[in-house]
Amino acid sequence: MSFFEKLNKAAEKNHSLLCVGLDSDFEKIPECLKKGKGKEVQLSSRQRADIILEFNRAIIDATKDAVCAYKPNSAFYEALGGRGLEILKQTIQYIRERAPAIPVILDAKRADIGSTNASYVQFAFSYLKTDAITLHPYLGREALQPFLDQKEKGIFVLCRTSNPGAGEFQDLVVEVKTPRHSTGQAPEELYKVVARQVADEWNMNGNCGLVVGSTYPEELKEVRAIVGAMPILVPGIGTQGGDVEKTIKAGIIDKGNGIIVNSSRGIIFASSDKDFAEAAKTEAIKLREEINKYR
Ligand code: OMP
Repeated sequence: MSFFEKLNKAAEKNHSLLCVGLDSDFEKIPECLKKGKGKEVQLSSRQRADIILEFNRAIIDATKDAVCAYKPNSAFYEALGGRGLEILKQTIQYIRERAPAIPVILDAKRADIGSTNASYVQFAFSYLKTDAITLHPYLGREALQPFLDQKEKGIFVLCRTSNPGAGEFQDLVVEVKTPRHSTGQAPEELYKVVARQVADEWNMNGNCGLVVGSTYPEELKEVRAIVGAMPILVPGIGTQGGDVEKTIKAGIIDKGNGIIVNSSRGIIFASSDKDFAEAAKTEAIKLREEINKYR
């Protein structure tokens, strides 16, 4: 089954467009999980990683019936070195065991020259066994081909990111000219060029999606108009202040899906107390219902 088939099934089963981001920053892990394991300053990377794994398992158990996907962000695991990578793999394995219907998007924002990408492909899909990955488009299609060739995997390309400074490059108005001819497209912002290229040129295997931040609903609407029904991953709800109603109305397609709405800190760190897993579940259900209200 392809990533997008799996995603749609999970969304239907849990009646949810919510993706929970496993941005498991050790500093924010509830104290109750750290107690009895030594003074925080003295904890080794290995001990920190083990605590994060315990946290992730509790979050997964609590939220698995309210989500359509999980999105671990590689940075928080890489920060812990070798054991960090192991617990990233174990977290994905745990999702397979406890919630096999829920796909996993590795948020790694990778991309390099083609030969190097072949190794990133191995890391993401053979070692970690993730279902999808986030990439940036800067090196172009030719370089990203090793990812695009993964027919059964989801390839999410950054288009208009959620951060305040996203426009520095992404809003530059550009005219596309290949070495031999102009495409005939009027000059437009770079993020629209990315959306158009991915939809028209890169998506030959039907495995591409885009990333557009919920903090920019107007841009999300414009991207939706360019790419038709292509799936869009929308982070920025919750801590970054994205508006749920505006996001859903701008990004949804006729069938009431087509977007994957991510929230990380707003869900997984809903409480810093012993009830952290229960609080994450409550927040996940609340956000799922709010999203569904506008579908
Ligand atoms: P919260 O702000 O805690 O919900 O986390 C958002 C997550 O989405 C983080 O892992 C970010 O790296 C990721 N993200 C963005 O916040 N903005 C983007 O434009 C793109 C991403 C992403 O690719 O997921």
